[in-house]
Amino acid sequence: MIEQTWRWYGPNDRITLKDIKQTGATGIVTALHQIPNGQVWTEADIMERKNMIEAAGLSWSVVESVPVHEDIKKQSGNWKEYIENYKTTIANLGKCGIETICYNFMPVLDWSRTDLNFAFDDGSLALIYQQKVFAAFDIYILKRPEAENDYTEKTVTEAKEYFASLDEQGKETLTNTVIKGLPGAEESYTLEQFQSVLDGYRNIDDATLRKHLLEFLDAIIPVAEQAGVRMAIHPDDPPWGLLGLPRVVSTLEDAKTIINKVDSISNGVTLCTGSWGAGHFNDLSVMAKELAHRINFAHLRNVKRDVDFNFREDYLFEGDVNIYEVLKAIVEEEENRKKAGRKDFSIPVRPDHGNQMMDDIGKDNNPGYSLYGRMKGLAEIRGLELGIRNSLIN
Ligand code: DNO
Repeated sequence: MIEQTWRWYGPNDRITLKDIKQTGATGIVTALHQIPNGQVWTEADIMERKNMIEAAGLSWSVVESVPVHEDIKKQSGNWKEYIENYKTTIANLGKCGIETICYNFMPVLDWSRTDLNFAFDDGSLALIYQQKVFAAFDIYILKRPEAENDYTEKTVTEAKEYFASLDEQGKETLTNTVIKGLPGAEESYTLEQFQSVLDGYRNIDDATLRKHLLEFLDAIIPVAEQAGVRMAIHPDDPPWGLLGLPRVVSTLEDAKTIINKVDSISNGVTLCTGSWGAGHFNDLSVMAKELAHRINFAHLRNVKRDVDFNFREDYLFEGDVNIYEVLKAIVEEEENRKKAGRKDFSIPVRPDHGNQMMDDIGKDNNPGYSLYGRMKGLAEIRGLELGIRNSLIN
């Protein structure tokens, strides 16, 4: 069976390990968020967290994420030292028996939305991204030089109208949504700091960022292999360029370039159906099959998207991604691994974001990481897996 996991933000998460146990998840996905990017995770720190999780009758299945320092992405400053630290962290995690590490290579922002509280007709709340709203931030609030050139004329016109409709509070909320407080984005910025961080990428195009990523893989994958650790790169969210920044994990081609660079089971992907699925050009049913042999971790959620780069997160079976086809590919891949004699055949899967609903509303939720919405997602995943196994495998 797939390993049913749940993202936990650590001791400060309002959703406790006891709650998680009741959802039916058996594996925890977490990170040592208190350690600054670039620093080594010591065995003592890792073991402390691991023991806490095991005391609750759960296991620490996946690290999400060991963040990649911006200097590594830019190959600037102390990047060599940060790569050495990253290697040490991988080795330490391996020694502590934690075998799957999720990471990403997105410059500056970990993920981007334009509204964290979009109301569904049923009263639940979800995360959405609207291109015109993002453009309004980029062109009229941040005032990034030449930002208009990155959008269609239609979007620029819509963005202008949208910006004109915003009061001061609306502008502030939008700014906070884009550049502050996103979980996973380990840093937050003022507008001025933000522009200067973007400027740090002025001379780094997709080709250069890709080169840096591939060199990073050359450095870390052998260490991961040695440590018995499987790396799982997370896709760009959303899977297209934002704010003039380069992007290299947005498509099937990107993913293939990565996994083919170092041919090893330690060099895999996180199949995040929502992140890749936000791009109308990505077919997740195809991606799940083509990447199956290198899926080391999966995030299941759905999105409704359009060709104009708008999307909203949706219930698991209600968006544009065929979750059945994706999970079927994962289940079949597990069976293949079992046949091949791999002991690590079980693929950790977690419900990704869920709507805020019922008692979640008004509580302090990490955006996307409410209790009931995700519990519903996990229940649906469990049922679907059982159905797939009973009808297809046996
Ligand atoms: C957001 C998540 C990201 C993800 C990291 C992985 O909900 O999908 O924060 O965990 O990008 O490195």
